[in-house]
Amino acid sequence: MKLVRSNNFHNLFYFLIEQSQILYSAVAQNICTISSFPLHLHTFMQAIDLFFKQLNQPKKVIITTHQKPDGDAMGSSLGLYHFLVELGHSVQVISPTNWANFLDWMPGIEQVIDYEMNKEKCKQLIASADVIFCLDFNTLHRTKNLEPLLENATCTRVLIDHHQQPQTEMFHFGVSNTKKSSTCEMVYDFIVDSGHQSTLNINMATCLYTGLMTDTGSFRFPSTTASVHRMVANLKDVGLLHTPIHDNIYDNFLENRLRFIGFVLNNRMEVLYQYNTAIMYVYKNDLLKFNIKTGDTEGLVNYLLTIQGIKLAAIVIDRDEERKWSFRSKGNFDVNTFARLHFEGGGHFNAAGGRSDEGVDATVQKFKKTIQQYESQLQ
Ligand SMILES: [Mn+2]
Repeated sequence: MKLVRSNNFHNLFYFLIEQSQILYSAVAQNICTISSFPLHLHTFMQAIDLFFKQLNQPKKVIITTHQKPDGDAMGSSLGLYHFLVELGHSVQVISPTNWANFLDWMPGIEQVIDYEMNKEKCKQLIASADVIFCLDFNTLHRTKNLEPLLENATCTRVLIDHHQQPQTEMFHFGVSNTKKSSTCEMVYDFIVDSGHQSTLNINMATCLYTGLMTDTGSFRFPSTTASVHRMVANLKDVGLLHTPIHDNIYDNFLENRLRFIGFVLNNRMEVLYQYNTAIMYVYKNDLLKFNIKTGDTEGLVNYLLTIQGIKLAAIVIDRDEERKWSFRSKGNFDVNTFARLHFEGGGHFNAAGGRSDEGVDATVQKFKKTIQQYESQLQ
């Protein structure tokens, strides 16, 4: 949080914003209840329940999500899309960038606009929108080049997200809950809590199941609560066919991806047993050699966690403009904090991303040096 030093009024203003952020993340993590804070502090993001009545009037709605949307980002966006269309709203999903091919089977994906390919159209749509839903991200910079448009939008902004440390001052209404398995689960809650459970149909079910499945590692992560399984049961009741979704997401790659994985496991992996850590690094040339596209490297980091005893897994990939890190952990090692402190990133306790402007070898060296201070936490 930047403090503006020019005058005391600004300092007070930013202090209040900061207090409200602390308050909301505390509420989100069930550390405290909102009633224990003075009322004037929560003038920023109002609880999402207060937004429900706005669903009763037809509105022009934009739904957006983070750049390079994954299963949860696209699943929650399209799940909400089908719901709002069902209620009679005029709805447009805008993705800040392109997305992985393995999402292209999803119902409704044909109407999603890629901002980078349709900048003017997106500008007009945002300028005339009544409401923008922001799903599966909580700081506007996660939308890359879409950020200034969202920041300057004069309409109502609504947040639905489960990442740590939300930028709550940017949203009028919202829900931020790091305990939730996925944004898809939160969109499902939104549908049910707003009293519209009877509108659930197979398209909503298909989209919402997708993110639920991908963000829980197919229902194995600790975030897979009883409510998650109850949600799946309710989706089954409206006709969900889950097997084709698993096939479409996980068994839908080309030969080159499997050969690439074989190559990097063999040649680009190091196991640092002293730190119960495994690391993988992928050079630009590796991506080119195997013709690797957006989405082909998704899930690669999880292979590292299959090694007995590994508590921290890290992969860095040489992208055009930066080196992109993914961190995964098992148990008590907090990769959200680790990524925030050392690699300009963040995310969840056991799964986070980061970045670096350095080359692959330099940033790998930095990683190896950095984990030395975490040796005891990694035992
Ligand atoms: Mn998510």
